Amino acid sequence: MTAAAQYSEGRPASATGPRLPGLPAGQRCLLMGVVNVTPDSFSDGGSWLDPDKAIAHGLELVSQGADIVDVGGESTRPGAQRVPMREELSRALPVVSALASAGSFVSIDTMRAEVASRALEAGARMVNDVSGGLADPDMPSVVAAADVPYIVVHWRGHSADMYGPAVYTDVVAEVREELGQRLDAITAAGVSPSNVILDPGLGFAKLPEHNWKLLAGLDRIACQPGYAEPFPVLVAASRKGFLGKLLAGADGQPRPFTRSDDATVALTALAVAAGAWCVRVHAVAGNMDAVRVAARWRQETMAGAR
Ligand code: PMM
Repeated sequence: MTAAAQYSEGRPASATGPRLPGLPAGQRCLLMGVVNVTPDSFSDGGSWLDPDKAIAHGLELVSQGADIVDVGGESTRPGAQRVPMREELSRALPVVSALASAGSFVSIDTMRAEVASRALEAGARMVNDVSGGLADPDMPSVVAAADVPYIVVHWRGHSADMYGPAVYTDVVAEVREELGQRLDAITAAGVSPSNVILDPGLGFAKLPEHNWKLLAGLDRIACQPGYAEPFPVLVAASRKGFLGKLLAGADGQPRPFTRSDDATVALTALAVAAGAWCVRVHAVAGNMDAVRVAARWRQETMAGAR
């Protein structure tokens, strides 16, 4: 059986992927809650810029069931400009440190090796790099030295020009191939493949039609030539613009992100059913319910297939 067939025939995606101490990896899809410590993120910009509010929010996400808290200090919304590194550090580090000290499993959402390194020192246990190592050539060696899980996102350039590079003939094949090139580069820098989680980068140089094709092609993304096992895949669709566009009103106006959490919950259930290893979401409670319902259904489907 090919790796792709194993994945799409209901093999638990979490059977692969890094072992995360204290987390139920292997039993169900994991859930990552988002804390954007930024003034300008797409859906929650400004809400958690105050460190005390960000920490309280992270703890609330954990109390609602988040397995991982993803802390970021730089917005990647379409059109966003880079923030200076010292600003990113001063936003993210106190929050990482407090949440890690409270026992939460913290992921640092950054494209900068220095920020990743300092966040790991402060207690983060995973690196989430939306550039897949392209924005900062030092990132793979930092991740390799720390021997931590590394989320490698498909990316074609900074957010200032998000949609210029969104040109594909076969988006699933091209994203898969470009992620494969990143895999070659980061493993050459010493990152263990067993620490890699792949992410199709929904919205990053993707138009809505690209995002939908990628969601329907997660099994192909997971399976990389030269690797016997499928890679774990993270799906980060929460509140993204393509959901708002799908749910546009009769007047053609996209549904605002403030009313797209139900759509995110629906997408979470489908992502779990498709074998996602982790979903990254802003509103944890409803998505955790979706994870548990879909995981129970998937368990029965797999038992029936045996
Ligand atoms: N998207 C955003 C931020 N971080 N991380 C991963 N792994 N994948 C993503 O698609 C991703 C990410 C931007 O979304 P937000 O500003 O709503 O958090």
